[in-house]
Amino acid sequence: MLGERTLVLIKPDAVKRGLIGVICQRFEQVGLKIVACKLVSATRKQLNGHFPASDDWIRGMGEKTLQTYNEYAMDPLEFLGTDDSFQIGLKIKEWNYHYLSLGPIMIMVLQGIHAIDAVRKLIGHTLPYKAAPGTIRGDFSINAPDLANLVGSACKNLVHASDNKAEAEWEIVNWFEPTEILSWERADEFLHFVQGESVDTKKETTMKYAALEQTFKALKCDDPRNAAEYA
Ligand code: DAT
Ligand code: MG
Repeated sequence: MLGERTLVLIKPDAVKRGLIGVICQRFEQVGLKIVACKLVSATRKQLNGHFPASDDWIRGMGEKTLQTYNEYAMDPLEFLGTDDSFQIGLKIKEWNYHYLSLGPIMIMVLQGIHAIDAVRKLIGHTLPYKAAPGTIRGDFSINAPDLANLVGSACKNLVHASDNKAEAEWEIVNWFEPTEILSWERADEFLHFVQGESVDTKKETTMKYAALEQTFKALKCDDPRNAAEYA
């Protein structure tokens, strides 16, 4: 249960605004664990792997954009030169490639209970002006797609996070080698998630020892000095 993993990408606007620290804090403070992290300049190949190539995804993106145009009584033909959802989806995809290439991005894998849903909740609505206060997008941005589209840009929204299990799986493989993902335990993990008011002390003791054993194993792998200390 504690092993669910999700991919988070801190986008160039957030990196350039110096928001890496406050964004990571939001994840760490709820108990999510960073198990992989790196600052990269995204390559075309990595971006090709990140954005789905399926026609359905592209058309869905176009349909969402058409909804926005409808909402603001904007004429897609005037701003985008087409009202075809597939063609619009392709355009948004290309804008996203450009957006993620504006500077360094910080990519990380977060692990924890319901990591995928928990992170989506913490980042908030896709469009920052609609994102609730208290969420990352809602607290640090007010961007909206009508203006973004007008200037020929994706709606800048600071962070990306996997939306579901399948997306998390392919995104993690796209950005990280298996050896870049580390297995380690936070010091508060047992207290936070396992220890309870349990009447079933046998079960709790078993879990406690399993957790301790894992910690010792990890320490032994990390640092040979600890191996002697804890042997
Ligand atoms: P999310 O990032 O919340 O999963 P998404 O997958 O639907 O949202 O869209 C991918 C990105 O595309 C999103 O982070 C910002 C951009 N985007 C979405 N809708 C847009 C629109 N109508 N105009 C411009 N950019 C948009
Ligand atoms: Mg998405």
